[in-house]
Amino acid sequence: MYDRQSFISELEKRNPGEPEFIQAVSEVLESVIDVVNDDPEYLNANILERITEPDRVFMFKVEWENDEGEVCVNKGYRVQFNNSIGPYKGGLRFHPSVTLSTMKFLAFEQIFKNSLTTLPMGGGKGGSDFNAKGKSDTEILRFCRSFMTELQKYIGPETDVPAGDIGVGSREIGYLYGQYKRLRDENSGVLTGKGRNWGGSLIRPEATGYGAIYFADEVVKAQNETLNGKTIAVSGFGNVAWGACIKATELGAKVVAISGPDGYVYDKAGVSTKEKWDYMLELRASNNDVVQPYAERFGAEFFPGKKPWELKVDIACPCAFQNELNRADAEALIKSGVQYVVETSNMGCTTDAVNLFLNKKIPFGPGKAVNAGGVAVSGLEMSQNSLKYSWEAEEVDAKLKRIMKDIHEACVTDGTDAGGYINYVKGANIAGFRKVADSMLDLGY
Ligand code: 2IT
Repeated sequence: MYDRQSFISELEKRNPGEPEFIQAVSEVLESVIDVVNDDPEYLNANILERITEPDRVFMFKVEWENDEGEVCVNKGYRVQFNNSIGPYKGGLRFHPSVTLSTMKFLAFEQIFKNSLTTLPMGGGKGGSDFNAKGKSDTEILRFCRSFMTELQKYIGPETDVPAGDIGVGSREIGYLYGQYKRLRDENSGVLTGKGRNWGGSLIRPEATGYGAIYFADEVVKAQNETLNGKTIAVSGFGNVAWGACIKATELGAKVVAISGPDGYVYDKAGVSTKEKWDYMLELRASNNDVVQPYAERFGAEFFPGKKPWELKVDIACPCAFQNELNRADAEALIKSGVQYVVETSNMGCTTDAVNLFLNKKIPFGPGKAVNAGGVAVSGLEMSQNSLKYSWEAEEVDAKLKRIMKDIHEACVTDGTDAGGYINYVKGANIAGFRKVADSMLDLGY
């Protein structure tokens, strides 16, 4: 039998100085411990020790030259956590906050998220502490070339397929894919999130944000409501926030806030026109990492240094960063009557914030379910690459919608408590875990 506390103490001993990784494991453990303790097969197989240990971790040096001709050094990572149900799959994050702990938490989350998509993908993650802010296009090109020169040793279309994440968009994927092709001379779709002209899938740029709102739509429907007329506070202003704003508007909701590291914008009229969405992309591409110019451009209000969780909205939708919504933010949202929380960033809420929402019986969709649409369409990009074919946007979008509906259904099946409250955290963790754990049993050790 597993004991929660002693398992986590052992885990901390084996993985010192990795708070994000411990947090991610603790949250999954909380949901699955009873399932494991009730199953002699899981217990006999030491499944929890095995599923919390990555298959392998690569850490490497990335040397590159800046525009002043100086040689710079960054850390590079690829964590291959679990490939029981398919090749390692997960994004690359370029951000100064990247450490081994963040890479391991993200790779661990990815295992269960990918399992939920119903597609055959294992869990992995990678990245670098490279800070893109203020870098020129040629600096980014040189960094990507150098990063891929090392990374290409560890990845492959049947073994490990990276994609983008924070700091890695279509431009970076292009430079990375170009270098892979230069070195390996193959067009095998080793990355996803590729450009349309060279093997990418339609709807991949939109997929994470669209998927999140499809999931939100299912969550409100389960309460006999619709998104129509609901107000939403979104954090972030990158690719995920962009897709969420578009789909929320299409479904009749109004996104009244977006944010950046510099503060948040309150746009009473709604982030609801093509001009505004295009401007978000422009702002993101400028590499300055500030959202304030949006407020100036569209006559919206800007609140420097603040988070949008102080607003009164029906739905909170964190789309930016891990632990961006803490207990005090959760208290403020609850006080002003928030009805739903749709966590779209990976581990966007602190553990105490999540527990507060669950205790108050507020429907709370966890990141690994809500944001799974991104990697799901990456999986569909892999399918299209294998077929040497490409599907119409409508076909990909319909598959994405179906997948998000199925993920919601899985959460309801495994997460509904005796009183009828749907604990999406528990549901997502149990459903994601079971498929991987059962596969591990089937495959032996
Ligand atoms: O966190 C994520 O799921 C991603 N960054 C997307 C991963 C992918 O392989 O598309």
